[in-house]
Amino acid sequence: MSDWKSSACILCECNCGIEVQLGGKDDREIVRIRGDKAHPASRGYLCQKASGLNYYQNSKDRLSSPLRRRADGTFEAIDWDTAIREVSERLLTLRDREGGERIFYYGGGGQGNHLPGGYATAIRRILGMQYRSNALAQEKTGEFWVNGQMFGGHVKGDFEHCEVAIFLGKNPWHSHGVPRARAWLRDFSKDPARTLIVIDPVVSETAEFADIHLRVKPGTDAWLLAAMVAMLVQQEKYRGDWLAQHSTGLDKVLAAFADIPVAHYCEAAAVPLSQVQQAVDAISGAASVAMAEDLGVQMNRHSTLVSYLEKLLWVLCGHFGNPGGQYIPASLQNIAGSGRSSRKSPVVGAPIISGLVPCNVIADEILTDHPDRYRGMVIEAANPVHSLADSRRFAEALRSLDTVVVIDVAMTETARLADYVLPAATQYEKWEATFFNFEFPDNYFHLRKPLFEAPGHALPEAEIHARLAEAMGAMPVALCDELTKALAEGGRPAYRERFMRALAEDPGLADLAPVILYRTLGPGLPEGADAAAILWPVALGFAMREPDALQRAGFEGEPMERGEALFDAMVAQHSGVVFASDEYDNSWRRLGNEHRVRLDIPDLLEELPVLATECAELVSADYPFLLMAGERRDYSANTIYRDPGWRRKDPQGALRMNPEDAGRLGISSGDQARVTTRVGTALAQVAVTARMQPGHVSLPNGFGLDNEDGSRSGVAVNELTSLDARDRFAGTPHHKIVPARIEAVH
Ligand SMILES: Nc1nc2c(c(=O)[nH]1)N[C@H]1C(S)=C(S)[C@@H](COP(=O)(O)OP(=O)(O)OC[C@H]3O[C@@H](n4cnc5c(=O)[nH]c(N)nc54)[C@H](O)[C@@H]3O)O[C@H]1N2
Ligand SMILES: Nc1nc2c(c(=O)[nH]1)N[C@H]1C(S)=C(S)[C@@H](COP(=O)(O)OP(=O)(O)OC[C@H]3O[C@@H](n4cnc5c(=O)[nH]c(N)nc54)[C@H](O)[C@@H]3O)O[C@H]1N2
Ligand code: SF4
Ligand SMILES: [Mo]
Repeated sequence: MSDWKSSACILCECNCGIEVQLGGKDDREIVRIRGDKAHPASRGYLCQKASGLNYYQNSKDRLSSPLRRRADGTFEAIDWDTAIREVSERLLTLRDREGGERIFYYGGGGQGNHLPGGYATAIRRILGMQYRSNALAQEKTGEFWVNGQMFGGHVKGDFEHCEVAIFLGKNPWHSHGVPRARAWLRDFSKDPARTLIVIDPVVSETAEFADIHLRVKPGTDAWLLAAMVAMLVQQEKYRGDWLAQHSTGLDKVLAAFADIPVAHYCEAAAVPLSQVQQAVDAISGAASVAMAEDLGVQMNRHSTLVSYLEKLLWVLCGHFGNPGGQYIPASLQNIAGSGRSSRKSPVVGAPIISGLVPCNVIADEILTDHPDRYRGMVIEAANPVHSLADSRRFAEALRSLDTVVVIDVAMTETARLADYVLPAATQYEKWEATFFNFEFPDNYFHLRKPLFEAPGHALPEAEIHARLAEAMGAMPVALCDELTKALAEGGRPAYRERFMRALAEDPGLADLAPVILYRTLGPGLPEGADAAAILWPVALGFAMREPDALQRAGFEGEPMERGEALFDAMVAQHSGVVFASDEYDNSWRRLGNEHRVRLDIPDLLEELPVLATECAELVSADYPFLLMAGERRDYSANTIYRDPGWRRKDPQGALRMNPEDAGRLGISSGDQARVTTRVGTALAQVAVTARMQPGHVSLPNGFGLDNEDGSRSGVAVNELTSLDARDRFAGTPHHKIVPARIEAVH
């Protein structure tokens, strides 16, 4: 067995530090895993999911060669030169014939890998691809849009220091999203001076820790939160003095909530008025409140309106820019984008928020005779045939395209429909990192070193994109030679000077920067860290934007020198580097709108009266249940683990159901039931549990992957979800509230 080596878990945005020992044949397996105590954010913490990482590294579905589809639909192995040449030719031909904007880019990274999307920008620019998307456009874009307008940036809650913590449609016990979530929940709930509020229809593991659990009726959070904001307004519990100093638009908000019938809305949400009052008093009376919302509301009815109401709730009480409140983190690379939505998608005219086309319109923008329909797609590090609503229709859309290229480590449901499949090195065979860096006051970045050499057939995405750029004839060869020479002769200062000059002379070169840096700066980096080259402008840019936070983190000298030192530290460290040591006041500096919170979002204030007339009830005689399609559980990890063998519990991913419903339908735990929605039908094994409300059922996320022999473990939930059930503003799907029928199968 090898020595302990450090890396990180790639299964959720926390990216906890791990230490691993390698063993097995040729030391190609991860045989032991423990938490890395030296990792600044996770400090040795792991959840049980990390122990299965060898199922990812040595996946049964691992690709072993570039593949090309034959006319009969089967695949043949081809060598890399052929693959790169043919993919470049196909994409260039498609661009010349239909226009680059007809080629769509999907993905770019997941829970552990954000460098592929960075390198792919070069290819997108070379081809003139204008439209793209990824999973964020089926979860976070509504929140990004609200944050963009109210704060001009992405906002996070300071859970470490808050007096009151609120989770809205979020179950951190399983999903995390808060560092060391389980340890945090245990500690927080033991402290009598602190209050945990959970808003969830399910008695989730997180809700079991709550001091106040608002057990809302599924899909009625808009009514509940409107009532809570209205209580603040009508009982004058908002902080008028603070708001006068720090915000704009208060009058409009006060007017909009003055007449909301609080008791009536609490009833619509099925939460006792007295309990709602207790929560509102805790929020308005606390010194600090940290709040986080997640999929339970973001993939639900009125999701964008709910994001807005959620933010009004704490900001009206002044819980921003203070210890334990909300903050705007110092970001290396802003993955939330601007939240702006000035562009529209070409066929449906859906809002493009933070540069992302809503996932739910992509299939409709292909399966049409509209002249602007997409004709080709490049999909990288994502499995949209499994993860997007109405996956059968998405599969049909892929089949109808001229060219589909998939870059993945495994033969996925999506790869099976590609014309070309390009095998990537796994995240443990290359330099990799994420930009999920939201910590405060100290913020960390962790560039992971490879644990294994990549097998000959698999390449890091940086190399794949560089080869594609070269095959497309887009690489400025003479400039690359000069840059290489400058680096060899004058080191990084000379390289920097030459690079900046080239950009000044031809700003268009910025489009190609990722692959130019990879080919010229990369080879000079220590330990074969070529793929880290893209981080150099990221580090320098950060030093220019946030010189003080960087200096407090220990980086001295002129800002440019601080940036260079940060880049060196990123490459050299093993367990993460602190790049920002922040102060609470900085949130005010980063706030848009002249350093004031903008309280009024006209579109959403106009939407509010809809609640007065819309029926909070969603079920019908045909579909009397509400299905939560895609819950996070012990043994769910998106589709990163493809082998169902890692699941020690609940291998089929049970359909959870309340005892009353089960009794009425004559179903017991372990029985089969048929789940039918407007879109599809599936058989599931039932688990009866009082965690669920009557009328509410749940299936887990990430199950039902296709095995090679055609078998499956569990239900592929997106065969049950529909494309048209989506938010008016952000186009995000209503996966958590799918009207369904359940029947016993005996
Ligand atoms: N174990 C595990 N962890 C994961 C992942 C995984 O696949 N498995 N995936 C990661 C990813 S990509 C993400 S985005 C996060 C998501 O993390 P979460 O959003 O926390 O996960 P979910 O289980 O999808 O939904 C959260 C909660 O919403 C509640 N909910 C359902 N309907 C409603 C409703 O109408 N109102 C309210 N208020 N709540 C409702 C559910 O009961 C559930 O407790 O998890 C990450 N972590
Ligand atoms: N009904 C329903 N649908 C949902 C959800 C839900 O709650 N309900 N949740 C949604 C959410 S929040 C998310 S985030 C999405 C997730 O869905 P997707 O964004 O589609 O991503 P993952 O399932 O995480 O799959 C990641 C892919 O990346 C591949 N991969 C892993 N490592 C590498 C690598 O190093 N390089 C490359 N090129 N590929 C790699 C894996 O093999 C896998 O195919 O699902 C969404 N879909
Ligand atoms: S919380 Fe669990 S799944 Fe998330 S990164 Fe840490 S160990 Fe991995
Ligand atoms: Mo996600």
